[in-house]
Amino acid sequence: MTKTYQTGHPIWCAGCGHFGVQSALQDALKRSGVELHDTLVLAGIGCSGTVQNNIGAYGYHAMHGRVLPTAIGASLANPELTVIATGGDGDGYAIGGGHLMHGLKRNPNLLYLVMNNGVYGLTKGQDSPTREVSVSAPEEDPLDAMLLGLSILSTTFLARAITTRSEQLNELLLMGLKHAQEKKGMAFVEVLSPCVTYNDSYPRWMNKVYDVDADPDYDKHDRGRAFLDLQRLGEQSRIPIGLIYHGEHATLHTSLLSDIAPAHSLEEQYAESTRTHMENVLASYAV
Ligand SMILES: Cc1ncc(C[n+]2csc(CCOP(=O)(O)OP(=O)(O)O)c2C)c(N)n1
Ligand code: SF4
Repeated sequence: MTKTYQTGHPIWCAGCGHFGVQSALQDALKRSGVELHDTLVLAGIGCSGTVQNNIGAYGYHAMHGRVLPTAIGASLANPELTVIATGGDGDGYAIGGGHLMHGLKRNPNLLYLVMNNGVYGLTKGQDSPTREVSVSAPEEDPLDAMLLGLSILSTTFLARAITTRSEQLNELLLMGLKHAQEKKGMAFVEVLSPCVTYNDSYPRWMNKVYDVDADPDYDKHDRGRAFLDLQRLGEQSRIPIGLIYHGEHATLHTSLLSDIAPAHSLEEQYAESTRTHMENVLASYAV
């Protein structure tokens, strides 16, 4: 299928940051050595979400805000699949915000890649939770999803990149992909990916980013210090990029699938438990 399937073409405005994210994802997939037929790219609804049409792996366009639970389900059903969930900041942090918290908390083996442009691009530029100068609510501060990730103690890989620094973006995506493939948990990578049509943040963001990878005093293994550093940088109107946090924690897969006996294949186990469950549900309706 992956040999005959014709991939789609980007539908983005000229200059949209999502082009850079797509090419970095393709680069990371190639360098990781994973076959496209062993890869599933899921996406939420938004300009960002159309990226899954263009990769040539298995794809799934989830309901708006529902990409993470769908991706987690796919990864649990087939733990050997390389699962990549993608989407915009509107999709992931607004309507999908609850799923983000639970995804980070459960630490499933997948890569979650969010394209942050501060707006809902597809629906013509309404404010998203990360909009810095909100048109509708100027008194509100933007959400920092890396600080949110640091505050959830089971997170294992948090990173932020910007499309204008492609080398770092490519490296962080490759590291995130490997983290998921090596079954170390959820790699959450946010990419600053400007929407040139409704919120051209290129000039602002290029001046504001602060690369923690280049700071010898920054400790990506120290959650508490990282939190304080990010808070301080935020107060100075800087946007931290780089590998924000790297740690270890039990994954959803180890806690949920470890008691499944290897005597049967996963398919058999699931088929059996699903059949029993369905029989019980049907029996409960019997009069
Ligand atoms: C349940 C539901 N609510 C609202 C919408 C309308 N809608 C489509 S895309 C979108 C936001 C897209 O913004 P974002 O996720 O940031 O992606 P971008 O387009 O900026 O890449 C919204 C609100 C929808 N499709 N489904
Ligand atoms: S509207 Fe914005 S996010 Fe959507 S394709 Fe155009 S530049 Fe990109």
